[in-house]
Amino acid sequence: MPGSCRDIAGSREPSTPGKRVLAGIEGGANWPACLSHMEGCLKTKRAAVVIDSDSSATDSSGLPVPAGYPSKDMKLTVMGQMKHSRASVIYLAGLLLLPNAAPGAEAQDAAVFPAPRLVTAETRDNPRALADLRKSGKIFFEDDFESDASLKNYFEIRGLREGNAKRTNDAKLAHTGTGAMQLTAVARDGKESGAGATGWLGPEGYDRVHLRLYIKYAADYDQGNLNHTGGSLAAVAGTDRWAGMGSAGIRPRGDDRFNSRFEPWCDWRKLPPPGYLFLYTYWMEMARDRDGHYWGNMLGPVDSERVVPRRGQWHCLEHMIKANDVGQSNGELAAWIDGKLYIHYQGIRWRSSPDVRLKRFDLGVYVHAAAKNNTVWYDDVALSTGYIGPKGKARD
Ligand SMILES: [Ca+2]
Repeated sequence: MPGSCRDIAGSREPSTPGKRVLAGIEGGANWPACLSHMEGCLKTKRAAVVIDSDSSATDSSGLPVPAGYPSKDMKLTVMGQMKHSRASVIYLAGLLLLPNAAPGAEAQDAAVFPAPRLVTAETRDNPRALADLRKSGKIFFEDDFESDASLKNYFEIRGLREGNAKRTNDAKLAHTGTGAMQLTAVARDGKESGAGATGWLGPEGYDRVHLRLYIKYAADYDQGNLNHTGGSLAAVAGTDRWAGMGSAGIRPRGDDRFNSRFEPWCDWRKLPPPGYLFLYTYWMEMARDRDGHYWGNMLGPVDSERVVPRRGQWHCLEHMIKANDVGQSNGELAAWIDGKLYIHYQGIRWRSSPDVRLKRFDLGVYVHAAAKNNTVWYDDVALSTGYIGPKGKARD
């Protein structure tokens, strides 16, 4: 995004306890450009973003709300004012419904669908199933971050200008070679904070993709409670590489999108940071949250097999999504840690249209209430149509 804009969808809305921003951006001095940009990105979406009307924010910044916002074809629902302490930053939060928009999460029905089947143990015991899951494919993307050309692999790098996202060139910080991607969610007085890099896999997309990456959480990484930090795969319909962004809390329709991020959760600090790894997942048959929204469902292992990554060490994480055949619930989701099968789900109806294919991936750090700097490093990222496995190890 231009300027210092960031997508804050899904973040806590501080003045309304228990609520999160359904869609929104946070903008800096160039926020009129941010708004215009977000509007352009979101034209294809049923629910879109933006704008505030937070008079206290405009007062403190001295910037007026640009003419035309909100425009006549937008319906603005202000989610609540977001307090701020720094005059140079404006917080914008709101839900904007475009004309002909589908209802938001509240208006969607709360149908209960069959839950995906956790089959990890069965798969481990079934050589044929295991071999199928670990069948190698065609690697179509690799990034070892050894030169600045790496930065061109991503159509959006959040935090690049501010230095919160950068390619480091120091063997001590890299998994291999001297280069790695360093992402920092900087301290922001308990407000949301993040950085990340997003790549586009092309307009054709794929029906099965494995994302393998190495990640190291800083030795002092401590997100507090909520974070979304890890690699994600996203499927969207069409050719808009921004499609589906800003849709936190909304259940996909089936003909639009689905996605899953392999990330940690500390279970309200019952576990040491960053918490155990699971798959934070959105799809058309996801379950509704108790608060009425459709937050990503937590598809994890059985409780006894939860793995908390050790901070200050590199871990090889891989996860894969296999789309279903339209009309069938035969989609799959799987994850490996350091080459060991960790999670395998079957029976997922990801989509209702064959146009929804895996077209995007993301490497990120995102902390909902950033009380301190939290840094992660990524290295040796690869994408394939089949199992990849740890670097340098023989594939099955
Ligand atoms: Ca490297």
